[in-house]
Amino acid sequence: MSIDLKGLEAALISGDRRGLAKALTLIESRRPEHRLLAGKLLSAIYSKTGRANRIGITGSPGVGKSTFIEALGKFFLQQGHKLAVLAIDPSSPRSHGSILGDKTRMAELAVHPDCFIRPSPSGLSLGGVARRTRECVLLCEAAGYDTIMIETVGVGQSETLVSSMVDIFMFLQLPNAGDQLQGIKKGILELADLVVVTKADGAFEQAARRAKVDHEMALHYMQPDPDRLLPRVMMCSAVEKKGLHEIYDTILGNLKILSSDGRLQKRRQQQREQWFESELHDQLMDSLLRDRGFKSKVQELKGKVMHGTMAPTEAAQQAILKLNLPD
Ligand SMILES: Nc1nc2c(ncn2[C@@H]2O[C@H](COP(=O)(O)OP(=O)(O)OP(=O)(O)O)[C@@H](O)[C@H]2O)c(=O)[nH]1
Ligand SMILES: [Mg+2]
Repeated sequence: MSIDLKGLEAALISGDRRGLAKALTLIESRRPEHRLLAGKLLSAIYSKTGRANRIGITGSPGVGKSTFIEALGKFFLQQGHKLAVLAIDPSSPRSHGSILGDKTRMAELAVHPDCFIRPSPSGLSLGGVARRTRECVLLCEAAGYDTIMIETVGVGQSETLVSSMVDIFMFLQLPNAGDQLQGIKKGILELADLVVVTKADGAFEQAARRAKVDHEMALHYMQPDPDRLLPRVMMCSAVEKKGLHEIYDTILGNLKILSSDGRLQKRRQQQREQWFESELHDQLMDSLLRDRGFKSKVQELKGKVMHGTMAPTEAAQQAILKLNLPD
């Protein structure tokens, strides 16, 4: 791919969808020369970023994330917002099917002129996907999207990662939470700014009310975090379009409060610090491993560690000695 960086920047900022798609492809490329160009592009557009509301949405498979994003997303569009939907899909064996499936499930969003949907690139490790997702957020903001929704399946570490890049983190739960509450990772509940009980319609409505109370109780026993608002539990039916208006108002209302008292700015500052630290770590490792001598030493040491003949601590020390760093 030959790249005219100035042209790409101009297309991106003018809001051209093809420009944005091209910029995202550049960002997702792993070739070192593309990473350099991606870095330049990000610096060029950096002053035009940061103005969107960043919303994270997570929940176990089948909880109704895609249907919810389609319904809430349409509500945002009706209020005149420009919406970008990004996905982090850590479950690689499923990633092809599920995200492609999502694009068809979010059929109405996908064709809306003010909405842009981007599945996560497959074949990257979770950390890699997250690195790119943060950059994708910046590109979407520079392209004029004022609302960014990041979706992830609640497995493994992905929800922690998503919460580290958004302003408001929503945790979707099924109406039959009663016994499920025992099983959910307490850690996720601690990250949530908003718990949404999905499918609150028809035969599930009663159960949804109970689940709401159960979650309120569980949250009540948690230590409040002074840097955030108290988490709220809401009910929603994406199918019957119930609860969307309240959720919309709560999201925007919360962000308004957090932004007027400085807590939003503080959260983002901490996120930038964290991103820089993990970026520094990853880039250091990437560049060290481009050195053949170091790479083969690391492979050799890894073999010893795996066979149990050397302790991981010593192996890491040996690898670093190979770098001949000053003391
Ligand atoms: N009754 C009812 N069913 C719903 C609602 N939202 C989603 N569903 C159904 O729940 C199932 C799962 O919905 P999805 O939106 O695909 O769930 P998901 O969380 O995106 O699932 P994965 O992508 O597989 O993790 C589908 O059969 C939906 O039709 C709702 O508001 N009410
Ligand atoms: Mg889905």
